[in-house]
Amino acid sequence: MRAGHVALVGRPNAGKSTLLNHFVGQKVAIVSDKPQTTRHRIVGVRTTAAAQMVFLDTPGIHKPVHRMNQRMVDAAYGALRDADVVVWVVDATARPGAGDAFVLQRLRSVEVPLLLAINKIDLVRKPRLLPLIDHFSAAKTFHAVVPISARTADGLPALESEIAAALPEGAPLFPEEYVTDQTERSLASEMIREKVLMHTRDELPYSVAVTIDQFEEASEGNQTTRIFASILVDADSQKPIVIGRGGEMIKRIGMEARRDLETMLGGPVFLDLHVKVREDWRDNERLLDELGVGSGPRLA
Ligand SMILES: Nc1nc2c(ncn2[C@@H]2O[C@H](COP(=O)(O)OP(=O)(O)O)[C@@H](O)[C@H]2O)c(=O)[nH]1
Ligand SMILES: [Mg+2]
Repeated sequence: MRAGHVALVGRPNAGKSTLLNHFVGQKVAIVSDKPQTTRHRIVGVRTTAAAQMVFLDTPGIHKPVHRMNQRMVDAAYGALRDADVVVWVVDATARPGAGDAFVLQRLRSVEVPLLLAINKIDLVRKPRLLPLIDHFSAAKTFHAVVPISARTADGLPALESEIAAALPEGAPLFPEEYVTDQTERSLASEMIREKVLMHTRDELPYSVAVTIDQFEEASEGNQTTRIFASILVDADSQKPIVIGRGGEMIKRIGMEARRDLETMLGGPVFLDLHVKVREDWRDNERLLDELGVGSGPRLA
């Protein structure tokens, strides 16, 4: 048996979280087309007969602006330190540029096996892949280079066997049925944030956070899980955008989030959403702690 930590790193929007969800077989990380969707490290575990892969999904590596971003980038670097194998996920539809050079810089010191996953091949024609592979291979020696599509699952079995083969021999770190370190509470807040990201544009996705104020689990007498949550924005002007005309937007966010939450929890959900203005929450260390932005506890 082989077992160990596999860090998924790369630029924002490369498809790391989509890949993680595929590997663990359920949604443990939210996905959006807005960069910087993932704000903290997420553990997702895949156990097969041959190996246990403890994936570390990370925020994209980028130049930090707010304290929030510094914490996000630190979380990615922390995962690099904890990993037995590193998978660098790049977007095949994006021209390699300064962002990749920046990531590469951080990967120079990686001493464990480094794999390159060229993602989103469902969107590019085959002849475009070769120059990409050449470009990256010229800059660094990879344990393996695997073209994949995290969306269609094309190439994922090949990537999985490369990862498994690169892991150290050892006993599983988690019980076989263990899937994620994310609590229902944190999954709930992320699912709500995903719907906000889905329906808003421009600066708003970056300046939104979701707190769970109260989470009442279902019981024998009452099958409904009751969740009270707040959507934080960092300026007065953003509040009406989230609420929408006549409350139309917040209603839609609530309905879609509730549907996902019911699937996750396997029962009816009552969801109460409030929009609050918290100026500068992205630079408020205490709030960032509360929101769990950043690296979280180091792994043993
Ligand atoms: N077409 C296509 N889209 C993808 C693929 N992987 C991810 N995406 C999309 O790319 C965007 C960013 O994905 P996400 O997993 O959140 O990226 P992350 O920031 O690296 O975690 C989302 O809109 C995904 O649906 C892929 O293989 N093919
Ligand atoms: Mg992500």
